[in-house]
Amino acid sequence: MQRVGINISKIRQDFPILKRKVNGNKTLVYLDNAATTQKPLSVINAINDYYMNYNSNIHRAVHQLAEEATFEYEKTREKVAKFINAHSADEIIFTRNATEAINLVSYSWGRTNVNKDDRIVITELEHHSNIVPWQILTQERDAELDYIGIDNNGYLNMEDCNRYLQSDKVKLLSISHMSNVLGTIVPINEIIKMAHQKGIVVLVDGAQSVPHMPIDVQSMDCDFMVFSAHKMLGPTGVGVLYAKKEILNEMKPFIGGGDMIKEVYKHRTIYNDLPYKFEGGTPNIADVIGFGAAIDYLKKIGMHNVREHEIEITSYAIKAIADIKDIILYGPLDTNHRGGVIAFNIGDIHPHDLATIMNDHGIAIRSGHHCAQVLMGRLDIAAASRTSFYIYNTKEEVDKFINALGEARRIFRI
Ligand code: 7TS
Repeated sequence: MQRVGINISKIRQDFPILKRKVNGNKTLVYLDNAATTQKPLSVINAINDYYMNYNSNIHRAVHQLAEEATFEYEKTREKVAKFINAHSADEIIFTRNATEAINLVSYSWGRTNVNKDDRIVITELEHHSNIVPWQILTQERDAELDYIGIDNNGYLNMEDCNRYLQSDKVKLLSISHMSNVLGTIVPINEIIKMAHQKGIVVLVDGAQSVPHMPIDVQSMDCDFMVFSAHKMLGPTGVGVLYAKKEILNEMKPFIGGGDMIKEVYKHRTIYNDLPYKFEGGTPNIADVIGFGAAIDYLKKIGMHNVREHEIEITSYAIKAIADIKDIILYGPLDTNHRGGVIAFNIGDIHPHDLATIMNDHGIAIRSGHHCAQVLMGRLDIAAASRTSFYIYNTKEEVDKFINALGEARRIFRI
């Protein structure tokens, strides 16, 4: 079916939902992977197994179930650390999602390090999750928020980047590795080097990159990285904050309560060691364990293969879409610089109408502002349609999508 080193038909067998019929007898074509991905049986079974066989709280009791649950939960931490090549597992903090991980940094690191007239730099590509926490922080601290712009092809404006990162006032650069709308993959290594020359701390929003390409946080040298399990075959309700240990050691806790303490007295507390200092309260044990199975699954496929497959399917789709009359494609056309996300508009068809027609054909795409209204403003549009791919998508599914686009044009007579 596909040229690359993965067997897509075999992979598809592992995802029960892909056999589903929607709208009567239409086989589901799931092209909304940037929002969330489907889950293989191994992930579903891992969660099931926990609840069926060793459901227990962790880090507390000495009974066997508690030991088994703690072991499996901590094993996922090790897997995540290896997956992104962190120096050690205690640099991995589990949160609810990427959004919470960014908020953890803004509340804990931000409120210690950002003061009046300091600057935080983000970009016009960001998801709301990487905008709003910094607005809250800079407004509270009377600090400034600057945006690196993009050019008309969806690439980051490197002159802006250079200019904004020259100021001694800049405390943090918080930047998406890959845009969830344009698919743009930014030259992250170069940008981090530029920021570090000025002593600027860098947070990388890896929500769209970690699921789709090999990531090495040590060679990237980012200070923080965040991502969500549900966008990489894992369950919802689990996110990751990676941070360099020396930075985490200096940070104050975010959520106070059980598990994040060593000793509590009437008027003071000695906090727990890393990473527990940042995981107050009972965590999402079952889903962290499910996330471990997702990482196993992705490792078995190989992240180079994931990326290669997405380049192939995205190139195929871009070529086919670009031939359609009245279509506007957003973002870079060169798949070396973009991931498997394609946002577009066609004639004056409203994206929600288009998504509804797609749904009639059993095809799930997303329409709207994609939680990126600053970017929508820059593109001078209110909304766009978006297809996004993952390891189980095929060229045949792209063909179905292209046919449905033709149908939409006929319905709207454009
Ligand atoms: N950052 C980026 C780049 C994202 O694409 C998203 C979610 C987030 C952060 C937030 O992730 P969460 O798991 O905390 O919600 N992006 C999308 C999307 O493109 N469609 O739905 C969610």
